[in-house]
Amino acid sequence: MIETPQHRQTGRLTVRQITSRAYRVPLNFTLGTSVRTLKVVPLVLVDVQTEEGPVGRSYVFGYTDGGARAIAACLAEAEEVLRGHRSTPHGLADLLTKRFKLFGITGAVRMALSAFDMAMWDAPAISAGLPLATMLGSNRTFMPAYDSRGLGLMPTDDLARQTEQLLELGLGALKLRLGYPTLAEDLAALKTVRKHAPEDVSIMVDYNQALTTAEAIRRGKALQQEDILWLEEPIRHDNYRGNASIARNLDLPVQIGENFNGPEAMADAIALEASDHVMPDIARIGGITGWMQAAGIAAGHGIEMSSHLMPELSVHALCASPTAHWIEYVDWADPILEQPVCIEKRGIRVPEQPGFGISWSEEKLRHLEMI
Ligand code: SMN
Ligand code: MG
Repeated sequence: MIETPQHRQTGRLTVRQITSRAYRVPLNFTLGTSVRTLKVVPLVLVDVQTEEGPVGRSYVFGYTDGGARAIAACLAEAEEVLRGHRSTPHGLADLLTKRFKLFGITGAVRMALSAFDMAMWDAPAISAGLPLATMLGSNRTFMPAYDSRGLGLMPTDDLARQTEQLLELGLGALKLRLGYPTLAEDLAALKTVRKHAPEDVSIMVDYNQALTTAEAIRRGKALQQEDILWLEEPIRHDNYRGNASIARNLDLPVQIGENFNGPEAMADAIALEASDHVMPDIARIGGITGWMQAAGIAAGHGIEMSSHLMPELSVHALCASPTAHWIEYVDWADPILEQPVCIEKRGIRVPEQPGFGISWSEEKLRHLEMI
């Protein structure tokens, strides 16, 4: 009989230490949304050292410096709760849920728990020598990606220039941010990008919750005359009845999901027919554990599922999702990683290394400002 370390047979690992570090990472493309302009993004890097040997890693986008600090504080508390516990991601999630339930598992708490969960899936996949996508049962090696690095709110001349710049990477779709003061400006922006992109490159538009329901229906009726793939977050993300009314009134798929807090929120949204497609954020849906539950819900309803940011992590989960649609590509983590995400033709290739296939470049990190 072949000798196998016990943790490989049981999948259980013992938490020794949870380390988190937050950095301000400058963006290659300034991203102007209807609510905020991002030039620098806070990323929280997480390492979970296990007693058995493998180190699980993940990172999350902290949105603001304070958000990143709050995530780090929750992770420090998670370490106090979990140090010495030997279990699986589900077992450890149960312990953390008990600790944080009264406070509320949302926002920074949810992101910290998701980051920990992802690291606790990375570690056993590393130990098994399998890419995480493979360990999750995926047979895919590639995911079609859209370029979300740029096309923020900006003058049309700049949009034209940036469209051409983004197209050099060769992805199959581009996401344009809308929510200008007037519909005429939204249409001008869309027409500019459409004019400068080849016909076989699709465009999706994202309002970042800027509109009211009535205004979303009014603008949507004009946008649906144009050739676009989806209308993202037209109104407040958790107004599911409003989103459902928009979806019913338009011949254009509504896309929401980056703000779903856990798979339960997605189930509620789908029950109210709030969206034609869904795009959870792996750090808000509950890491790999929450994502796989969400993927089952989407599959059960036959709803296409895409991802939000963090492509290096999302690619594994999305590959294992039956109704996988598009992966959102951004290059934000390039300045922290040894090996940036691998772009191939019109999408992202799943790395062959075990786990997520991510490791920190300490050399690159030296050049970044810590939070
Ligand atoms: C988005 C969300 C958060 C930060 C930047 C951009 C946007 C997206 O909604 O879908 O990428
Ligand atoms: Mg969005």
